[in-house]
Amino acid sequence: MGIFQRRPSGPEFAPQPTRPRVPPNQSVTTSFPTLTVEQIPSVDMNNFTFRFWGEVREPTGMTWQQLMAVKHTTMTADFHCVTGFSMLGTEWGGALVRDVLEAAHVQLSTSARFVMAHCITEFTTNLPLDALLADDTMLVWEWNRLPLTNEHGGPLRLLVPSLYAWKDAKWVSGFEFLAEDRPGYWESRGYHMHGDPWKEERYG
Ligand SMILES: Nc1nc2c(c(=O)[nH]1)N[C@H]1C(S)=C(S)[C@@H](COP(=O)(O)O)O[C@H]1N2
Ligand SMILES: [Mo]
Repeated sequence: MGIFQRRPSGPEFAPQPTRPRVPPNQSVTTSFPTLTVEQIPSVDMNNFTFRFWGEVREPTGMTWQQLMAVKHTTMTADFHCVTGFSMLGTEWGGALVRDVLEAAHVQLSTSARFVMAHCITEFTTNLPLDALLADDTMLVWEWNRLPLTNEHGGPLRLLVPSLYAWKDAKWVSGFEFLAEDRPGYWESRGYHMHGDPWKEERYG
């Protein structure tokens, strides 16, 4: 067979519509900058409770030990900051948010449509419930197989690869389920309520 072998034709070889890996107007960096508006908090894991409240049957919580017992998941994901840099192919470890909700026996009210992620600090960010329950949305405590450092949100941060990285609340401490969307820290300062990098939903 020669090297000029013809490409087979047929539907399975038709070019697939793909989107570029890097969203519009982002440039790729290999460093991991930190973007933090507040003082980096110190977190005592022995007194840590991750809380669930708002549009739920009953507010509940999970200790750090209970959280560590949730099925472990690792995922390679890209990270897109609204200020224009993207970091590709980082490996995160933690648990899928939906596995956490199941383990905590959180029963969402039928009115729950959005969620506000709260932090140990004053930072907050809102997202649609669908995004929180997506296949790739995690609570993470490992970055490239090492414990997530304090400056990057350790011990625990939210990771929502489908949205701009300001939705990845660092030092995250709970989810408040909402019937109506409400702006979080950056969203009330002009950032978009949703924040899809593929649609360039940067500012509202
Ligand atoms: N608590 C908290 N979480 C936060 C932020 C913040 O200032 N405080 N900044 C957000 C923004 S704008 C980005 S781009 C990412 C940056 O994460 P990094 O500092 O680990 O790179 O965290 C997000 N989560
Ligand atoms: Mo950001």
